[in-house]
Amino acid sequence: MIWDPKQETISGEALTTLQLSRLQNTIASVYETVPFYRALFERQGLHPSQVQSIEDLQHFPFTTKDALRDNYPFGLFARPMKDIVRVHASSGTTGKPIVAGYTSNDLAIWSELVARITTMAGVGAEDIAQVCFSYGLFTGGFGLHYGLEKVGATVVPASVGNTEKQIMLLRDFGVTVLIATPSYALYLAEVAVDMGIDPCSLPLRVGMFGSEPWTDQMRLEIEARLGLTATDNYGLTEIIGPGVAGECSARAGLHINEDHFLVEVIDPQTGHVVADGTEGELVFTTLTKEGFPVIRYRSKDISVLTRARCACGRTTARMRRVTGRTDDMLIINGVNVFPSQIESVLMEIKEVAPHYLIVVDKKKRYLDDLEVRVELNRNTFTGSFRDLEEVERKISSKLASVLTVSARVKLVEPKSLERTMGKAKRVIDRRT
Ligand code: DLL
Repeated sequence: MIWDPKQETISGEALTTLQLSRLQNTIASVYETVPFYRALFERQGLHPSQVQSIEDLQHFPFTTKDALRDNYPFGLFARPMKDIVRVHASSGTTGKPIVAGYTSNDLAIWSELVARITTMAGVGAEDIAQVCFSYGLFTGGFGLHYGLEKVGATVVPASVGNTEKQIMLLRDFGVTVLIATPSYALYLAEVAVDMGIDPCSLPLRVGMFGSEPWTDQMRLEIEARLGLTATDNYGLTEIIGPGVAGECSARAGLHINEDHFLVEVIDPQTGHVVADGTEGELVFTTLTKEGFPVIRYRSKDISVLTRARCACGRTTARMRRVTGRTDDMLIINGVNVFPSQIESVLMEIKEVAPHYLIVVDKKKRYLDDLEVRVELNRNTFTGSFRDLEEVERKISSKLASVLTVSARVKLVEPKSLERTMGKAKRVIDRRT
């Protein structure tokens, strides 16, 4: 089923016309109402009247996280505070958060967009959905909540924490849909086992996971442990929160709600727009946001776009799942290493569990030292101390061939690495 067939199966030509008129309105609106954008455009000799085609957007400057932080908290809002009915903020751990403001119209659109991705995931009025995202400044809880209500699902706003109780609710309420980060889904499975409950015996049918990178291998692991179909959905506070893009039943990329968000992919080094099919950084421009419109926001998320026809009938562009960010790339002795590459290797080793931590440090003052700590899987590892060394060696050599740098592997006790309720922390870089 498609939530909004008119918009989600729109023809390319109609979409371009709609996007252009919305883009012209947005650029004109920020020019008039947000001093930051007016100054930015004027510095480059740009005027809203110069937007005559979608491609003209490429002449406009990017907006970065720093610009958003510099205007903390409400400096980039395009509407007076009396029109802003809600704020959310990013979960950044350092510095000031990014604050997003929504008018009531923005909230109505937001729940529509989340209703779309919910329907894409195959979730509807028959479902009971437990939202294990925090309800607060984070966009995950409230964002998913209202979209799920919109499709008529029964929402269990469990929020985060108290994992044993979460499992009791999943079982007693007959919850069919789990909404969480992929890492929290795995943790739920682990705690269920500790409670003597087989997670696959729960009535869970679909998982709608997002908010952090996860690999295809991790998806298989979650599906096997929880006995559900795991779908991915993507979004960011700066643009709206969840509801930017989601997977349909084909699970061949995430459909972007392009009538509300204009997406470009750029080469992160040069800033030039690259063609569909080429990997790069996602850049978003909001097309209908009233409270907090954003022009050419550099997300730092790495993906690839395709406009090939999807089996589900939707015509919107799809983005490959985000497995990394330009700023999570580690440079180890000059070689680029992405945490997702390490995850992919670990997920293929049956003796270890899907819980790992990457620790980077300096050795002998100059050399970078990469250590991968990963938990042993007691169900599949029954060997001796010597066998442990053998497993470590096996993982090290696989990592070396994939990463082309050497990594020390340290097998650690099951459940000894810290679990998080929200986004998992996978990297500690002690060099900085
Ligand atoms: O994480 C919004 C969200 C909530 C999306 C719930 C999906 C579900 P932020 O806290 O602002 O917003 O973090 C945004 O998280 O730029 C990506 O780096 C990452 N991210 C979000 N979804 C995915 C995903 C929410 N499905 C940042 N896959 C983004 C990979 C994701 N990374």
